[in-house]
Amino acid sequence: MERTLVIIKPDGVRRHLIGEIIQRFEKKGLAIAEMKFGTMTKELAEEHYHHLAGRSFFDELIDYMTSGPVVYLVLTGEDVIDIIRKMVGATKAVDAVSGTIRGDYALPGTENIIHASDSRDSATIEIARFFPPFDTKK
Ligand code: IDP
Ligand code: MG
Repeated sequence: MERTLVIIKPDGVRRHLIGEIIQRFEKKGLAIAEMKFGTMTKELAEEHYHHLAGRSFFDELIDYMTSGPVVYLVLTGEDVIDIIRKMVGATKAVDAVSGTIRGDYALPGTENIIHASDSRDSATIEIARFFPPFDTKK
C-alpha cells in the first residue's frame, strides 16, 4: 500500500476549491489518512522546493507557497502516487488536460492549485517533512 502527500496550495484555498478537490479524491475511492490546515513557513517551502533553487521563478514560488494557508493531506492506496499525479494533471496549465484538477482550474503561471508527490521516495520524504512523527497518529 502506498502513501502520498498532497498540498492544496494557497490559491486553491483562496478560490474555495478545498471541498471540490477533496471530493474528487473521495469519489475516486481513495482513503485520507491525515489532513491538516496551516501556513507553510519559508524554511519548509525552501526545503520542499530545494530542487528548484536557482530557477528564475524560485523566489516567486516561495512567496506564493507562503502567501496563505494550505491543506496538507496524506492519501493511501494501491498505486495512489501515480493515480493522484494523473488526477492533478501536468505542471503547466497549457499542458494540463481537461478533467484533471489543473486542467480544470489552473491558468498559466506559478500558481497551479495543488502539489502531489511524484515518486515513492519523494512521498516518504514529503510526508515526514509535513507530518513529523510526533504529529502522526497512524
Ligand atoms: P509539479 O508541481 O508538477 O511536480 P515541479 O516541476 O516539481 O512541478 O515544480 C514545482 C512547482 O513550481 C510547480 O507546481 C509550479 O508551482 C512551479 N513551477 C514549475 N515550473 C515553473 C515555471 O516554469 N514557471 C513558473 N512556476 C513553475
Ligand atoms: Mg514536483
